[in-house]
Amino acid sequence: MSVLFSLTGPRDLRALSEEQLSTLADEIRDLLITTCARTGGHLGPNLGVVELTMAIHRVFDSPRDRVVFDTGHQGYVHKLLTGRAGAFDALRSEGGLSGYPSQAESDHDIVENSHASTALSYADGLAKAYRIQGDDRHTVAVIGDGALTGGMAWEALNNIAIAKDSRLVLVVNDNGRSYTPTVGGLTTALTSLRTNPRYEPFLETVKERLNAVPGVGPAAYDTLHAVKRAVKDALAPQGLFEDLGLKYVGPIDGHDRAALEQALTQAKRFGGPVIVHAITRKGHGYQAAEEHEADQFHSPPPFDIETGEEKPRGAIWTDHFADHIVEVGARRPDVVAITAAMMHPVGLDKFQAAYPESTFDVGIAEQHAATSAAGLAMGGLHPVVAVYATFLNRAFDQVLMDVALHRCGVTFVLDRAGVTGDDGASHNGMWDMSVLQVVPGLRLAAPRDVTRLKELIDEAVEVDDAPTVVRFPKGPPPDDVPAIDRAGTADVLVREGERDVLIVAVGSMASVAVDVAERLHAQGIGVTVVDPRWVKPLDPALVELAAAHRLVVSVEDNGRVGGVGSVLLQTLNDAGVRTPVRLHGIPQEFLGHAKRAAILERIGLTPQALARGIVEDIALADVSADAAALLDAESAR
Ligand SMILES: Cc1ncc(C[n+]2csc(CCOP(=O)(O)OP(=O)(O)O)c2C)c(N)n1
Repeated sequence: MSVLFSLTGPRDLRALSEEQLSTLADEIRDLLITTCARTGGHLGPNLGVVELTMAIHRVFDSPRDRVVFDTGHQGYVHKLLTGRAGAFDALRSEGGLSGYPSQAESDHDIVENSHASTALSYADGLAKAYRIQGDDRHTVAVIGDGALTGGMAWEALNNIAIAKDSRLVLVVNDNGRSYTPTVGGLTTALTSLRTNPRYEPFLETVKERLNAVPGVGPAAYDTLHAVKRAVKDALAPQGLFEDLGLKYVGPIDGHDRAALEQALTQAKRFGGPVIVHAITRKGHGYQAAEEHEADQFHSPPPFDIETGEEKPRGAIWTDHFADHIVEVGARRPDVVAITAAMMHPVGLDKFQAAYPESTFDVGIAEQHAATSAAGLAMGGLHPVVAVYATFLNRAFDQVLMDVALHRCGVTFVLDRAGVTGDDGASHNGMWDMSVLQVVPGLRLAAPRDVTRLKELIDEAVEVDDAPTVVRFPKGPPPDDVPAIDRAGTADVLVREGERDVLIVAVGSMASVAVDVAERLHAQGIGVTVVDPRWVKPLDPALVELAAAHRLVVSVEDNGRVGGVGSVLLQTLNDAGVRTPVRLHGIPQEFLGHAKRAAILERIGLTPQALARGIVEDIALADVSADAAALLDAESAR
């Protein structure tokens, strides 16, 4: 039996011999590679933390000691060591293991949200809670150098620095990369440690000195600390963390498990907050990942293990945006682009290649991205901020106060809007059309196909006195859905038979609505389908159309609460239109991971389910219309 599959939990790690431990590391890497080759997933980050995670679980006693992984995408090794190796083959599949830590899966998982830069704050709170209750357990936070670029991480460090009694070990997993190399002044400070030619010899010296440390305890810590100070003084004169008053141990070779264990043990004994700086290599141990230039297999789709080649896929929305924004840049030199550490995933790499001076990677700093964009706009440029829809949540106040209140012409491009599926609850882009509804002056567009994507991006970058937003989903776009007419700024896509049902279809739901219309028409129900294109503000022409139909149905891939449908309902109500309205969208729940199509099926956003619901609703609408007519007649008598 393999070492990995013989483990019943992390405590078993302590009984393993050196040889078994190194076999275990190999087995973990094999399983990571073979599984991710099939399921896709965060392979590179996990290959980089094999030794680190083993060391943490040998030194600390999870789940009594709490281990919090920032972002959580690097938590696969932790899953394997905490009793979930047997379930790993169903990684990221419906009913199988989540791609992030998950409270429902294990007591060893405490934090499961995958928005970055939060681990230090969670850990700060946990450690304070244990201290106040006289509980001597430890809290370990593992944060990457990428996540460390997020403002929250620094807010946490500022507080942790004065929480002297917190039993906190903060492991900085420094691989020099987010997806692409991490950028910024902080990174320069961290990188100076790794790139200094004296680093390797120094590591050897550190190791020798540490190996000479007899046992553990405050004296040993002092010894270690003295060694560390010497290392740091020589290599990091700015004293990045020490200037904040935080104890620092490192840099440690993050693939030398024994050295890591020594450092972690010393940090554990200290009894207050300590930073352990581990230098790791993303993709370590798998050549194809290590050599993958764009992101070292940060999160590949299924791939061929031998060649490392990703299974071919067709063009997705991102690719079309990527090409188009380069064209926009060619005719509009004032257009600049901002990414929050996701140059390739949001498709700005081509823009960067064409206009390097006009492209900014701000790190995992969506708030800064928004307000910096406001500044760029005030300075006479037109910024395009491209982020995943879910991550814009971070910057709500900045969009509201810094961009909208100041009437800045900034275009936000939201990729992965709507249901995304595999990455679970936190990655669904189902909040943007609700939270952005409340922003005065902001205009929001949801293209239904590639032609509209280009058209709406062009229209958005023309707006120079308000924020504009263009949002589109994950995956390949549908074939173009031509308009047969216009109603104000909205496109009419279908007009069949009587004016029974008006379907207001938002973005990617437009092609679904056309399918629904065919089904309804086949049953003798008259139907009109409109795509508002700009869903905020709604064009008044929609009110007139709604008044002329017997039932209005809105369909959007956004939460039902506060989304386009609910604003339409409010608008119709304000205008005194009495046509009944049915809202279809994503239920306001945290949706578990599954394929996008499976989730859409589950929540009823498929042509079949929608058509069925509308047939029932039109019957109900008839009944209530009859009842209303009776009441009117009654009150007139
Ligand atoms: C708020 C937020 N923005 C963007 C992301 C997308 N994202 C996931 S992992 C990652 C890079 C993380 O880099 P790092 O913390 O260094 O971890 P590594 O993958 O290098 O181990 C990014 C940008 C996110 N999870 N959260």
